[in-house]
Amino acid sequence: MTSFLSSRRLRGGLTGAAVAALVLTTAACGGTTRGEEEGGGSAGEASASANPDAEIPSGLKISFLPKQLNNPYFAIADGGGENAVEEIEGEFSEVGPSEASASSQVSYINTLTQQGVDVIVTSANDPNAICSALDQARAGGANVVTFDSDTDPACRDLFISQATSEGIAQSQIDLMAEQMGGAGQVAILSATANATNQNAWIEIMETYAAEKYPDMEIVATVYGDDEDEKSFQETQGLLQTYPELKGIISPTTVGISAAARYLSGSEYKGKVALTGLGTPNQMREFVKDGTVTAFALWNPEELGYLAAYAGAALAAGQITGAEGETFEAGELGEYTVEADGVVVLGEPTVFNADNIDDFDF
Ligand code: RAM
Repeated sequence: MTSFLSSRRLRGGLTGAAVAALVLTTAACGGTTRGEEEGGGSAGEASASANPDAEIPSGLKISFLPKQLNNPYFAIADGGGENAVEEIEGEFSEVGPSEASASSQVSYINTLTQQGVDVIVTSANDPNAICSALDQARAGGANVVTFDSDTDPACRDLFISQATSEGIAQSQIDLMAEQMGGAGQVAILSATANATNQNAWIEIMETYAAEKYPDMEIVATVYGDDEDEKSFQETQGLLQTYPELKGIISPTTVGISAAARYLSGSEYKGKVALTGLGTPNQMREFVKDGTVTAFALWNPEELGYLAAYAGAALAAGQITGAEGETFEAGELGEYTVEADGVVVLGEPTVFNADNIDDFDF
């Protein structure tokens, strides 16, 4: 894959992210505690001891397995991973399915295991479907890092979380409340029905909305499966089924851009609010034409970059995945492993007409 995002832009993204950063809670992601016996012989075993001074060996094979390949978000995230792998003189590869269904990643994991890669970095389409394949990969010596969307914590060494689930979910509800006045019907257009990340956010969104905005009613959650056409049609369906709908929240870059395209060419433009998680480059025209007021995202390039460095730190033995360990992630600086093997990238940015042109991803 071509490294189309320079490290210069990565630094630019870091500066830009400070422009409109949300203040988020620091609560860790949920998850069960990893059992000591479940490490499968990889560097992530709780009993292994870390050597923070260990050098990252050159030639590490680090493979990225996104939810799906034909998703611009993952092209950016994996590009960040490739930049990091170049910096540590490793061997980068990217493999993955064309659709984000629950078990579509299993055969790719099995192949990577046979190839003996040192690190698998993956965004899980389902919390459980890839667990036994990942267990085999770890038993064969691979280090497993999830990023973006986690698997069962017992099946990986680390999860690189884009931000806290609470922060991501609550900011989407707050943005929606601001845009539709806090009262009326709202629907959610999600990715796939199994997606660990979207499902975690939706659960928190529902609870938070019920507590903070009792007059906001979440009337439906529909699934566009992270496919553009299906997301477009689901948007159309929502507006037909709920003529009183005041807003749509789409916590997926594929969903929000398809929904924006539908709304911008319809009678609902500027009347039905739309927010969620999108890339600035996909959403720019819809902010400029008045379809969308504000939406959010973290920097996907930084997420992939951090995940690759975390995998290298595991493979080098600098860390084992235990709480409190620290490692250096190139230009992003030092990160600390939190409870349940979670490393949090930082805070998402809210994009609107005032700042969207400061971002190019
Ligand atoms: C989509 C994917 C991804 C999610 C983003 C916000 O591209 O579902 O997992 O993190 O949206």
